[in-house]
Formats: sequence, C-alpha cells, structure tokens
Amino acid sequence: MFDSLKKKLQNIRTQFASNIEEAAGAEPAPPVTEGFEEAQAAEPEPPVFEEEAPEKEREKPTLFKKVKVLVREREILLREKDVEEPLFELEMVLLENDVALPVTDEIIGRMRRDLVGQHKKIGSSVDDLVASTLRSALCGVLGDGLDLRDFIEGRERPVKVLFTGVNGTGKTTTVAKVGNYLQKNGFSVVIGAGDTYRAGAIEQIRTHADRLGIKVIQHQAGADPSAVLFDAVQYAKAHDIDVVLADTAGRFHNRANLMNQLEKIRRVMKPDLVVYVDEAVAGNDAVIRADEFNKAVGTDAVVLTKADMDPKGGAAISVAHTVGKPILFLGTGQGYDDIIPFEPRVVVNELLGDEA
Ligand SMILES: Nc1nc2c(ncn2[C@@H]2O[C@H](COP(=O)(O)OP(=O)(O)O)[C@@H](O)[C@H]2O)c(=O)[nH]1
Ligand SMILES: [Mg+2]
Repeated sequence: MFDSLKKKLQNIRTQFASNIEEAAGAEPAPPVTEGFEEAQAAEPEPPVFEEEAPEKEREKPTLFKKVKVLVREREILLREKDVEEPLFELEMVLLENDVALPVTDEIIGRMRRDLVGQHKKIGSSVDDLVASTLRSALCGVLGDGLDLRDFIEGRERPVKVLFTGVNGTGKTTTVAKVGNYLQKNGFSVVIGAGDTYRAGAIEQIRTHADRLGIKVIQHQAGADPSAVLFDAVQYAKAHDIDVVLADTAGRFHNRANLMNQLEKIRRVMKPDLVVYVDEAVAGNDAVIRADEFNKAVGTDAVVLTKADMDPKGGAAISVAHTVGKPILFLGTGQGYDDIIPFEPRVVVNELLGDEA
C-alpha cells in the first residue's frame, strides 16, 4: 500500500534532516542562559498547587522547566531558506503522487508554519523532528476518521447505510466486506440488493451474502431499487436486525437518471449514512468524483477500495480534506477480511514507516 509515496517521503525526510543539520552546524544555537536568567528572575514565588493556582501563576513553573530543558538540548531557529528546498521537493512528491493541489498546499503550509521562525529543539535525531512535523501536517489534513461501530451504537435500529458510487469501483464487494466486519463485531445485518440494473448484479451480492450467512432482500432485475431497499428496511424492523446495507448500481452513462434514482432511494429508504465508494487507484479522479457526488446527492463518508493496488496514496490523503467528509474504510484486497477501518494515525504511521 502506497509504496511509491512511502519511499519518496523517506528521501524527503533525509533531505530535510540534512538541511536542518547543516543549518544547525552553520549557526550555533543562541545562548540559552539569557532566557534561563529571565526565567529565574520571574520565579520568586514558592511552588503552588495546580488546582488552586490561578491561570497566570501556573504558567511560571512550566516556563522555568522549559528553559532548563533547553540547556541540555541543541536548539535552532530555522529560516525559510533552510527548508525551502526540501519543502519544494515535498510539494513535487505530493503532487506526483496524486495528492490534490489544495491539500498539497495545506500540507506544505503546515510544515512551513511548524518549522520556520520557530525555536526547534533538536534531540538525538533530527529525523525525529522532521518525522513529527510531517506526521502532524498529514494528520491535520486527514481529519478524524469515523468508526462505523460507534456510529451504529449511538443510533436507533435499524441503522441504514447506503452505498453509492461509480460502477466497477468495488461497491458490491465493499457491502459484503462491511457486512462481514459488522457481523464479526456482533451486529446483525441484512443486505438490500439495490443494483437491479442487471440480473448478474443481484446474483453477485447474493453469492457473497450466502457465503457470509447474511440475508439478502432482492427483487427481479429491472425492479425499482427504492422498492427493494424499502423492503430491506421493513425486513430489518420486523426481525430486529441492527444494520441494513444497501447496494446500488452506479451506471454513469445517464448521469441524470442515476442521480434521480439515488434521490428517490434517499427519500424512500431514509439512510442514516450515505457512503461514497471509489477506488484509491483512481487518484485525483476519485477525489474529484467524490466531491461531485457529495454536491449532487450528499455523502457522509467515503470508502476507498483497491488501496492494495495503489502505490501513490494521493486519494487517501486528499479525499477527506477535499470533500469535508471522513474516510470510513480502506479496501485492501479481494477477500472478505481485506478491509481496514480508516484511522488517520495508523495510515500516517504506515506512510512514514514508523511504529510510533
Ligand atoms: N484488489 C482489490 N480489488 C477489489 C477491492 N474491492 C473490490 N475489488 C475488485 O473490484 C472488482 C469490482 O468490484 P465490484 O464490487 O463488483 O464493484 P461495483 O461495480 O462497484 O459493485 C471486483 O473484481 C472486486 O473483486 C479491493 O479493495 N482490492
Ligand atoms: Mg456492484
């Protein structure tokens, strides 16, 4: 997953680190004793207990501690020119790996704000400083994510989840994977076979569901998908099922019809969560489509499939920030267990190749 980007980010880290080392070597840290004396002078009162201390009083011991730490560590004030070159390289790497331009700008902006004009402590490894700056910039654009289990827990049953998106991106497979995931997490599930466009689509979801022991509500090919999904919700209500997962068609050639159909489904089924599915391998196209879909029919969350086949990771980095909606899952293969809940921190660690 995202191997090309991972490798490039590693190179960029090395470049940042060598520039910062160079800057640190050329310009020794300012004498820390100035601040140290000031802090000592500003420290006349005896220590106060935290709970009783008013806001202003509490800051003093903290400042005192901070200055003491600087005595032991190297400190550097980075200037724009110290990081200009690696920032430019990073910008190129992000764009080459399909990170959307506004998102690239945001990441670069965050890095610059975090590094330039700030006193930076350099511990044993400059790379740690670079990695943590990069980590917080990436986490900043990835948002918080959304845990489907928490979402379901807080809602009246049945919770209705509608899957939308372009044909061939992995909707039906994702419906099956999510069904499997939810069952494993103790929720009961029913699937509505809302892709009635052709008989093969109904057969496909039925085969998956049979393997997983999940009930499918289906009509014949050509039937009104809203009617199928309405029935699926009725079935869930009658049988105390926790979650309804609604598969849909995603034919694009008559776009207006597709959008009208989705509108009708929304009115009839009243989904709690509309999930847009697209493939990570589509890169920036997936981000643009997700945004269009959100504007046309509304989207609450995104699933990116085929992340296992995506060396770039641009869509995964860009989509939440661009659409303003969280990524729910990444699809990572063709098996039922090949789905991972999207946790920004975990994805960033994967990208930076760190365990922390
Ligand atoms: N490698 C990989 N293939 C996937 C993933 N998700 C779906 N696929 C494959 O993508 C193809 C299209 O999937 P399908 O669910 O039929 O897409 P739909 O038309 O949107 O319903 C199938 O061959 C799936 O096995 C994934 O996460 N990784
Ligand atoms: Mg399908």
